[in-house]
Amino acid sequence: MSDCVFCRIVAGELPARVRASSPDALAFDDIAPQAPVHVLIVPKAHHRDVPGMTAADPGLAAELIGLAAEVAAATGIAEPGYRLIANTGPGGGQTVFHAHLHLLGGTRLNWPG
Ligand code: DGP
Repeated sequence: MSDCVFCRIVAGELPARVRASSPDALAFDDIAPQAPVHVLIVPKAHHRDVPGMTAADPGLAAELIGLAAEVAAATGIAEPGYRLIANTGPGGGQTVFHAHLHLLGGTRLNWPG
């Protein structure tokens, strides 16, 4: 059994509220939402982070972004808009070392922070 929490969600070994899937990606709600809509978009295959995933399989990045756009439309946040984030490495705030995008929306998001 994998000790990667997102691999275990992909495998159906841990529960998650799944929003959408595509051949090689899965979208599910973040366990600690930071916005009214907060969905994680992950590759089904294990990659440590988004740059590593993209180097290994460039098409996966496009698939994750496309699935995020589908979820944004389905959850009603495509307009006025949303944010996609790829925290990368401990210094970037990454805590789960399985590549993922955060899809955030449903409220006015300020920038920066
Ligand atoms: P990051 O800090 O960018 O690595 O984001 C990891 C996110 O994963 C964080 O927002 C919380 C979320 N998370 C951690 N464990 C679980 C879990 O078991 N289930 C779900 N749905 N989300 C999780």
